Amino acid sequence: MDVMQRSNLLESSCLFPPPLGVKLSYGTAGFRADASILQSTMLRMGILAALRSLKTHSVIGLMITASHNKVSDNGLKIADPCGGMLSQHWEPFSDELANAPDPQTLLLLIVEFVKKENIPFDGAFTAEILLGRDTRPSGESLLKAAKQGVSSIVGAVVHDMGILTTPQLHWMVRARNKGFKATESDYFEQLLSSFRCLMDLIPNESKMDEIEDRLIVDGANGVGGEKLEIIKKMLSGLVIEVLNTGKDGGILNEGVGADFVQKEKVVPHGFGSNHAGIRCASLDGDADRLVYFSVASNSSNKIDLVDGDKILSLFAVFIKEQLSILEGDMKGNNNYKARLGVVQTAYANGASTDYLKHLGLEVVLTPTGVKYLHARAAQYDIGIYFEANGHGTILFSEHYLSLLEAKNTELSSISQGSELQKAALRLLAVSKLINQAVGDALSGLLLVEAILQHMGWSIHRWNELYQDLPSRQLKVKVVDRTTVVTANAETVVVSPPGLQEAINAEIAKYIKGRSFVRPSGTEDVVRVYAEASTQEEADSLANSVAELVDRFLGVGNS
Ligand code: G16
Repeated sequence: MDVMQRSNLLESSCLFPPPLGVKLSYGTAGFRADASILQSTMLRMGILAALRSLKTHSVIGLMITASHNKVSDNGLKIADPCGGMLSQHWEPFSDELANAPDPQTLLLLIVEFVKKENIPFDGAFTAEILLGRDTRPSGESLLKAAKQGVSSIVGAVVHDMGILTTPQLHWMVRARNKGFKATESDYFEQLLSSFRCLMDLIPNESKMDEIEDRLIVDGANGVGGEKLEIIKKMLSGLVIEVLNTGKDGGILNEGVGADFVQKEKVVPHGFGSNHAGIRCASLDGDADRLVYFSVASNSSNKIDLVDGDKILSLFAVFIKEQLSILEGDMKGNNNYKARLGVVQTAYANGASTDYLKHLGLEVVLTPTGVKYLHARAAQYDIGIYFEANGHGTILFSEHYLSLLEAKNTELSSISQGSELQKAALRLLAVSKLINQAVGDALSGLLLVEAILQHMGWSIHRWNELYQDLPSRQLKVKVVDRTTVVTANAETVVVSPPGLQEAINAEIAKYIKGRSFVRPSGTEDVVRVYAEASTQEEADSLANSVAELVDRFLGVGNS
């Protein structure tokens, strides 16, 4: 690293000093905090992204968003060359950079890391970063800091892609690194053409209820609603109405959005008894999460929630159906059996895990965070991962996709239009529709819609796949959430000592009781999850466990 490069870095970092007395941490999906303290983090992650680009000889993405958090927060997610989250191997470096107290320390850290990682500064490759942001008002100024950070690496190029959903940016990074076109219209085109393909392959006998031709979507007053407004105009075979688009003065994620709907299990703002019986969906603030719901027909504000676990189950049933058509016919040398696996977290409703196992599927648990689920799902030919909060996707291995392509080519000449070929074509279309980089509410929504039409299922029929065990989630404010340390995919607390034993004693009081606690990686709280055989018992178990957390760690205001 030459003198000019070093002085560039020093100059830039002097422009954005870090906030005093704050420890910033990479967290579950990148940095997240009150937007007012994030300028220095944006600059420093701009530098990190450019270094990552040099190291990997690939395009890297920086998305300025705080997703489901309140509108005054902001944050960023970093997209690695494959479009997934930043390699976990670089997370400690990102923490060190974000917390370096002054420009000299920052420079020293960078110089040491460049040496350790052998990052080339020989000018042979130009660092290239795609920048996106959600609709938060703070996004624009944070974007400037991020741009400054990227530009402090000599020669680095930054492309401002404008306001996007998080999954759009991840998709673009992946597409660019695979040598494909990667504009927003390319993204829309891929979604729409693969959706059309699935719709064209719907069996004639499938028929939806009359009432089901309409889908109403809660856009969380964020970017997802905006983008869906564009997509819906290009769709045929599906009527979408978007509420909470943010244009009518509604506030991002306030009483709206997938996080609110899934956690509170009540109707989002703008929805009411006039929507009873209609299929509804909710996106989160950056449109990487999707849940469905239907409004109860009585005038209460209750909903029937169809969460990420049920979306996963719907996808699993459909994929399994296509595989059994294909594999039922594959004989001799062609008899390749796809390795299909399902990945969930401890938040998965116990009834969903039982259902999936009952389908004969391999189910594994990882800690919360798509970075863990994605990595695990990538180990299968087809890996379906979903968090109960609606964040998930379906991954297809390159190996399996090439087998499918070959099968399709073979069938085109010997049995064009056969059920067998249709099954292969459906799986190929799913692999193009569903985002291969990260969970994507827009592509997930189109896939759900295509599958419901394929099955001829209403939302109520879908919801009946299994009956959720009653559950409750709570947040507890504590002095220092990092003192909670967990193990076994976050199902066991190992510190502070005695907390797990106390939780176990509470669980033992309930039939089908299950509960766990974990520190959030996106909000300054400890999360509590409980399920039991009735809603009253799930609430009571969650409350007792929240009190325990408060007693062991709290500030007395759970
Ligand atoms: C992010 C992650 C998700 C995670 C969620 C909540 O979602 O991408 O994997 O489930 O945070 O994490 P925590 O419980 O640690 O706060 P999003 O949609 O907010 O980016």
